[in-house]
Amino acid sequence: MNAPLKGLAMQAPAYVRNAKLIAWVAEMAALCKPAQIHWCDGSAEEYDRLCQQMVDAGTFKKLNPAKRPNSFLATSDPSDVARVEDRTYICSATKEDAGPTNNWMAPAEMRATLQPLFDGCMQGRTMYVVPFSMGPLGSPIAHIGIELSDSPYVAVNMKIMTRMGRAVYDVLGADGEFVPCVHTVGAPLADGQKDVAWPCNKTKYIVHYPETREIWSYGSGYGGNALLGKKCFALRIASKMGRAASEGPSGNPGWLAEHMLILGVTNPTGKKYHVAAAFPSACGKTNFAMLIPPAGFDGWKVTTIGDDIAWIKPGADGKLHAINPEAGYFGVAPGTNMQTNPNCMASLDRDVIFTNVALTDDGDVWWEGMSEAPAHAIDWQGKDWTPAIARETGAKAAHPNARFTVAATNNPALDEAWDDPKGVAIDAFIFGGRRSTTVPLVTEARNWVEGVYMAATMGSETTAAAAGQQGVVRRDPFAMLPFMGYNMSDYFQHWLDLGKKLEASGARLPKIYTTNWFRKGEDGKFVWPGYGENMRVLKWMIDRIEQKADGSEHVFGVSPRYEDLNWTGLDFSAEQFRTVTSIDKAAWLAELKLHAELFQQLAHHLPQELPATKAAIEKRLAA
Ligand code: SAT
Ligand code: MN
Repeated sequence: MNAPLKGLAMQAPAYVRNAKLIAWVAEMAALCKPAQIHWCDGSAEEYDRLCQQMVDAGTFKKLNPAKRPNSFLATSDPSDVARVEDRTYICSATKEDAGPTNNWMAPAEMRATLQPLFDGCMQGRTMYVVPFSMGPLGSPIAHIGIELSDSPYVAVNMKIMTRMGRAVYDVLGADGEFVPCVHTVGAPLADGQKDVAWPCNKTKYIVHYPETREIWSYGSGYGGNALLGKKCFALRIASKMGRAASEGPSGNPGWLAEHMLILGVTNPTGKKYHVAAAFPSACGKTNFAMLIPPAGFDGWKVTTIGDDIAWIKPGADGKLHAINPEAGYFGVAPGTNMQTNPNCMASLDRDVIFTNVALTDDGDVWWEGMSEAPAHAIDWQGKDWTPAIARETGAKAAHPNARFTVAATNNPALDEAWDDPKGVAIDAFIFGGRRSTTVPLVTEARNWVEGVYMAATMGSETTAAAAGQQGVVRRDPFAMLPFMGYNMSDYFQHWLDLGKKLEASGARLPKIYTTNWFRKGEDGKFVWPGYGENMRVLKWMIDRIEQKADGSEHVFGVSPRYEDLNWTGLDFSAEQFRTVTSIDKAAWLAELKLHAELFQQLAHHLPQELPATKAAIEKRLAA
């Protein structure tokens, strides 16, 4: 073991005892040819050292410690600002296994494509070996990954976003399993070549091999493209792992890896419930997870377990137990302010890495929608920005997908069980799209199959979280469209089967809701106030679980009437309520045509329950 590579000190620290890991690092180092290898231990000293190194290199600006202690700003290359869905591949053995919603290439062909790109890709750079646990260390729901990256930005972000460091090796032991993740910015440095502040490559590949559970990422240093524990592992690879666990004769129901926030909600009697909610990227998951109940909701409390991803496994008690596999938030900055999310603003007081926001003249940060605009700032592209320039040219101070990276422990509303290895038992699921028309504020499914139908047919207007066109409605089943690691129809089947198995074991399944905070009026403005006011909808859901709230049944579920919600402290008329809840027959006939198109696209392995549910809705609509 520890065979030294030619000219490269490869020596793993003594506490790394996993032979497979050591051999793999050696193999990858031989391929990528870094100048050196750094085995991250996850210590505070290491974090500080790497941050300082990036300040010296021009990648980070240290923010004014009087305003924003221990915080940094990174600005990326303008070509590297979001996930690249068209460069993301699921390379399963067969194309059917990736399904029609994923880019696919045969594994051998992809390996042959990547080989020359990775050959020497880390020349002149350090290869960081980043050990991380997705989920509380040693939790039966958690899994381990090791990311090799030539980006110190990735190493420090992974320290915040995951349980990263030396303790991971104790859990891994000598022969534990890990998901190998290789990442390069794809910008080797020739001898003496000067580095740039944000190295990346025009060519990008975000590649998953689900059968062998490997992740290979080339050319981007940004977000989900580069922090491989997040979308790549915790959603794409983990979704596949969860379903694989259900295959075979054991009757094991398997588990779920979902694009969901997890929150705790305590009612005035002190009873606590847990809700997991799926919204597409940049549709307010962080805001909902940190919601502060408005005036009129005395005694209600919302606490955060997670803001983006949930891993959910059936427990011995027949309930679904969820953990947040992450340890930090990589949230959208623009639009975040003291009104929309005070808990988030408090989380950002210190110890933050900001990416692509603006730098103010006093060494602090600013973004659109944060507060009154400063008279002058340096925008995310390093240019002068003033409100007058913005008016003239439309220039944004912060990129619309600008982000903050901050530890969960900075959140004043953090749930006491957020790090509990057992997870929390889920009482309700919410699926919410961003739709300016058609879909009502909230609907309760009458049963599991109806809920799966709602989730499967969810549509949403696209946002800046993905590179590409914004504001077009696309079907985004379960808010998982960009994050599915296998065939979408098989995934629907997995949800249906899981429900059936749990029900057969006598468990009470979580209720399923669909929400839409984004209906617009004739003036093109949002009608529903959203943010903290979403508590009104959340309370109705909890009251429904307790069988204390009414609603009215319609063609595809149950929605509250005006009188079923608590309106204390909010001026919202019955007419406004009608605007956000009305079900327009013509719009729904058109909507169902889109569901039919989706089902046609997903015809291979589509569970028959879904077209059957659609037929039942159509029949009720016609009646
Ligand atoms: O994938 S990212 O982590 O960059 C953000 C998102 O799209 O949710
Ligand atoms: Mn997300």
